[in-house]
Parts: sequence; C-alpha cells; structure tokens
Amino acid sequence: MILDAKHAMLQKLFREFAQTEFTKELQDRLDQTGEFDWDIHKKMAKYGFMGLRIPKEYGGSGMDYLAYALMIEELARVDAVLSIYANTSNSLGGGPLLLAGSEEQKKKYLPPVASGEKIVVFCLTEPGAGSDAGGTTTTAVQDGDDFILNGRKTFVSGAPMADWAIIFAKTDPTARGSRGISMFILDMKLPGVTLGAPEKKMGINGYPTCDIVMENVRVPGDCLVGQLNKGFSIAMRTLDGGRLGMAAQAVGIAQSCLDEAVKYAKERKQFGRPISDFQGVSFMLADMEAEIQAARQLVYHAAELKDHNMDATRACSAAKLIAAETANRCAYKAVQIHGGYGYIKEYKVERLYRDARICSIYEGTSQIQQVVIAADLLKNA
Ligand code: COS
Repeated sequence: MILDAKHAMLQKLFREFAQTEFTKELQDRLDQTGEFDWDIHKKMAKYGFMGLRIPKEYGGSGMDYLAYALMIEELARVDAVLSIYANTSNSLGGGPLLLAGSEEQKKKYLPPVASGEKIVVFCLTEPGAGSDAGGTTTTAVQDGDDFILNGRKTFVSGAPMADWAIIFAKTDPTARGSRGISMFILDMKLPGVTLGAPEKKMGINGYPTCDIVMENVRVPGDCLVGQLNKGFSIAMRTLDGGRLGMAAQAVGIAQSCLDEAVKYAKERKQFGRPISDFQGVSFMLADMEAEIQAARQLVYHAAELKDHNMDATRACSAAKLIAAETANRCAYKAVQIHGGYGYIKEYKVERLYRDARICSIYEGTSQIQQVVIAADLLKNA
C-alpha cells in the first residue's frame, strides 16, 4: 500500500514526535524503574494521541484505523512501551465502550479518556482463564439495581494507574463456556477493589501490570455495558482491533531491530572490513527487511478492511501472527549481528529482544491467532 498524503504526513508527525520526545534517558529510566511516566503521558495526550480513534463527538480526533496503526508502529519503532501509552485508550480501553456503550456511557467515560485525564484498562484474563477467555470465573450477581462483583483479573496492563476497568464477569452461572458473560465498567475507587503487587516483567517496563481483585464490590446497574450475558462477543470484537494495534507495535519493534542491525553492521569491522560485507550478515539483514515489508503490508491491509467496515477478524489475527513472529526473528538476528555487544544493556537490541518476546503472547498468543484464522477460514470455506 502506498500511503496517501494525509497518512504520510501523519506518519512523519508520529515519527518526529517519538524521535524528539522519547529520549534515551527516558527509555532507559522506564526500563530500569518500570515506573509510569506521567509527564510523557500528558505530552502525548496534549498531542491528541490518546483520543486518536475516539470520535470527535466524544472528545477524540476520530481518525481511522490506518492512522492508528501508523501511530503505534512509529512510536514502537523508538520505544515499544511508550506505544502502549497511546494504545489502551484507542484500543482495549476505549474500544469496548465505543462498540457497546450507551450514549450516556460514551459521553461520560470517553471524553476524559480521550484527553488522557483518565485511564481505562481492559480485564479479561484470569489466573485460570488466559487463552480460554470464556473460562471466566469472576462473577457478577444482581442485587436490586446493583451487581456484586467477585473475582480476580490478572496481568492487567495499566492497572495501577487506572481510574476505570472494563471487567468481564459471569452473570449467568447456568450458561456454558463463553455464554452468560457480561461486561461492566468498574470504578477503581469502589470499596472492595484492590491491586496485586506490580509484576516484574522481562520487558515492556514502564507500563506497570498487576492483578485487580474484587471482593463483594457493589457496582451500580448503569455500569453494565451492552446487553446482559452478551459480553463475550464484545471482548472478541475488541480484541480484533486490539490485535491490529499489537501487530503494528510488532512491526515497529522489528523495524527498530533492523535499524540498529544495519547501523552496527556498517560500523563494526572484523577481518579488516565492515561485517555488512559478509553474506552471512547481509542475508540476515535482507531477510529482516523482506519479512518486515510483508508484515507491514498485512497490518495496513487489516486496517484498511476495518476502515471499510469489512470483516477483519482473520486479517487482524494474520497480521498479529506474522508481525509478532517477525519481531521475534528480527530481534534474534539483531542481537546475533551485534554479537557479544547485543547481550549488553548499553545496546538497544538487548531491550528490543526482551520487548519483542511479548508480541507473540499478549492479546492472544500466536497459537490463538492460528486458532482464530483456522476457524474463520474453515467457517467460510
Ligand atoms: N467477533 C464477534 N464475535 C465473536 C468473535 C469475533 N471476532 N469471535 C467469537 N465470537 C463469538 C462467537 O460467535 C460465539 O458467539 P455465540 O456464543 O453467540 O455462538 C462466541 O463469541 C464464542 O465463540 P467461540 O466458540 O469461538 O469461543 P471459544 O470459547 O472457543 O474461544 C478463542 C475462542 C480461543 C478465540 C477466544 O477465547 C480467544 O480469543 N482467546 C484468547 C484471549 C486473548 O486474546 N487473551 C489475551 C488477553 S486480553 S489482553
């Protein structure tokens, strides 16, 4: 796909922002401390990143999926974790509200999320329900006009900073599997809501992740989002879009691996010449370039399908599968080209290697993408 003038301009803007604002000092600090940086969050919010995909009537800029993919890719190319800062509100956080929220709910929750003033996070995974998202055991029991929530959500990215959380809970215990699940928006300040300890992660440090525990949390009835017992398909539709964002992030990481590998291969001399002169190295660079081009086109294609309101489930999962595996292969090769230096923290590829690893795990493992692709393929064959 050749980007039109508007998208090419946006791509340039995102690239320049990331190159200017995501300083090495900031990147190193986030990786070392694992702490959220409110200053860069506010700056990104000021530029409208948090509300990029949120429609104008709810305080965002109403841009399309292609613009969103470009933003995530370009931010991730400089720093993967900082692309997450701009992702949640446009994706798993804001997405379910846009898909299923009432007009009142959209007007209440989306504007402060779009402006970056409030943070909303997505809670599907549980200790015993990861790939099997339909195995949710969190319960929501109706009590008068309210619901009483009990359960534990795990690996919630952004939980420590969250004002609200999207919670999937079983409302019909007699319904089997993914049926009988409803979606709620939970105010994190309600009594009975507590946080687990921040997880010590391999990568993507600087966007804290922890559990959210709910013990007899009384949630008003107007926090039910969408229809009672129909929450699972909203989660799945949200994840279609989320996977597109994560695919774009993986392309950004892969491109960063290639950028670093090319730079190093041209500088580093062995046997009296730059190591890029050796086919063993240049062929690795060539493979990285070819795979990144392919992954990027899958991402842009999936975005285009979504922008035309076409069924994009298979395309989003295909983009996520290929981009995530590409990011991992590129990270491996980038470290390999750096040799011993690639194993040292001073070199960016060391972090890229760790950051890339999550791409084939979160928002559905590569194997889950295969499940989704195969199911869709066979259903429509
Ligand atoms: N869009 C809309 N609805 C969808 C859908 C989609 N993309 N995918 C599934 N559904 C619907 C189905 O139509 C079905 O609806 P009915 O109950 O009305 O028949 C329902 O959801 C259940 O679908 P299915 O039978 O395929 O569900 P499974 O329990 O077999 O699970 C997978 C399917 C494995 C694909 C799902 O559990 C999944 O995506 N798991 C990974 C979760 C994940 O990505 N976690 C990451 C953490 S979130 S950061």
